[in-house]
Amino acid sequence: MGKKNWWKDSLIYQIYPLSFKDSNGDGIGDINGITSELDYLKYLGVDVIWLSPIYESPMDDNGYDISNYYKINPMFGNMDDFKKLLDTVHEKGMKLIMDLVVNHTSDEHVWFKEAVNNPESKYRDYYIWRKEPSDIQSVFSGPAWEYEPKSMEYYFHLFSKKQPDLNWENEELREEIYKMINYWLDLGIDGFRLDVIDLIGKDIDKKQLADGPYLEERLKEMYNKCFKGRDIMTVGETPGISIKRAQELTAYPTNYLDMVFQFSHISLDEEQGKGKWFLKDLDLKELKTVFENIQDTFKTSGWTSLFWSNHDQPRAVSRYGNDTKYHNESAKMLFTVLYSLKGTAFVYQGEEIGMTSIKFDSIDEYKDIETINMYNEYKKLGFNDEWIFKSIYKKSRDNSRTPIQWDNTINGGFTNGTPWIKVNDNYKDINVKNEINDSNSILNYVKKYFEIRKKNEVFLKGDTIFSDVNSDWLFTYKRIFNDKELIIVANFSSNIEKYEFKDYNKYRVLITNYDDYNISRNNALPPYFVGIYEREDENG
Ligand code: TEU
Ligand code: CA
Repeated sequence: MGKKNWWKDSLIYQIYPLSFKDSNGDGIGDINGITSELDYLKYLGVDVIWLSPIYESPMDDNGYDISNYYKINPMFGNMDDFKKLLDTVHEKGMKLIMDLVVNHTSDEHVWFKEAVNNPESKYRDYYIWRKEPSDIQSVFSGPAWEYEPKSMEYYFHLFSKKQPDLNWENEELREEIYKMINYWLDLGIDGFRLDVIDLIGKDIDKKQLADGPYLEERLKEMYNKCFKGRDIMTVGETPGISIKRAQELTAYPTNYLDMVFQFSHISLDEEQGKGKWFLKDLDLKELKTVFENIQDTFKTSGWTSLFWSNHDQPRAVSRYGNDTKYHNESAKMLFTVLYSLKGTAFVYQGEEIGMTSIKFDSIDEYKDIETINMYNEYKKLGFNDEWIFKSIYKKSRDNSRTPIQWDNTINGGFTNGTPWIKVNDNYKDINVKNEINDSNSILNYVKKYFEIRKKNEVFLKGDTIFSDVNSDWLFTYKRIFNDKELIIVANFSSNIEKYEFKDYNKYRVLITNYDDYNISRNNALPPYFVGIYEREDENG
């Protein structure tokens, strides 16, 4: 038995299998590719691996459209490959969690095919059908209702029309899902990331989608029938819920999930209410307010997750940092300010080497269904290419989906075939091999940072107290636990900024991205500076 709540101080690393490592030259990352790089993850200090979906799928939404929950997508390998991966992960002392996509299936799932071809069958009610569509829009452009000519009814799909939503009101469907969840848990995996799980309690006719009226009872049932009593972890993806609700769903007595992903800290570069494509510059004060709110809300109960990026979000360094002149400094700074907060650390593949967002010249090079649909929709609406590409460069999901840059050989060492999506040209400079060999690299900083984080329980348990909340460049807070006190000081700007550190000589540096830099001698912070300072024991 692992120690209780092992996931709290774990470093969890997200793998997007398509883009991690190709082992057989077909240009597509695969399971054996992952197995071959486990020592790298171990080197980095990873405790838990989260795999984005590897199940059978027509890949309309890169695997988030599942056609068989019990099968492995042949492009990624087979069940033996998966079992070998799982065993090897365990042998190396790590854990593995899978993605659970149960708000919808693929339209190529046998349930949906039966629902269409055989409307009298029990499978019809596994999905959501109406004679008249409502005005709900799909996340990926256009209406969320698709006409099915045979039955002359519409089915509901909040994502692509190849992702029909499951009808969670149907008990038999729910039992099928629980059976499947237990199948994977019995196989020995260590938990799940639950895709858009805040949608399964929806009331479609009342148009209550995220955090709907039945969410809690559904999560409770799933917990009781699948998770209870097992030494596993769950993290729910809940894009539509508030910080307060995130806390409630992870706190006794309604802690049906161990933690959730809540998105308020990464929606701050969009114009409120207009959706993700309408850009706005980050106002640092807003970011601090959000983090302060999160840390306060979770102060005594519930548990939160810490992440900058995932396969849906742009690269953090390109988004909130500086991916040119201060690439190294700002990437380290972003790591430090985020993961020094209280919560479980999630790192998305490639972030540890400071991979950057991508700028393709033509829409034909983009693969993401959301991006392609957006392009077509906004063209039709009359937006010009300049406006559209500006948004795509900033926010497209493909920004974080380009292949991992392993070394400076062709295709960044990701594949010796033709990659399914282009590799970022900067692989010659930014790659794993370079960074392993460079003591000043982002990678080695991240490794060292997490060693320090694990050794000091103040990171896990301490209270978080923000200061300088009104500054639009300075990011500072304290972590305090018993007689331990840390101060985190960061400069979010590309200028040298005046800063006075009180009682500087009472602190020692735990880690910084500017070695040998003395704040008090300079009374200033250089661009994207970050340092963590530990208060020295008065008597020591
Ligand atoms: O994403 C859910 C979701 O609503 C967003 O993160 C969404 O992808 C983004 O806001 C679009 O701008 C999850 C998965 O992470 C994503 O990859 C899937 O496409 C989606 O669910 C459907 O399964
Ligand atoms: Ca492959």
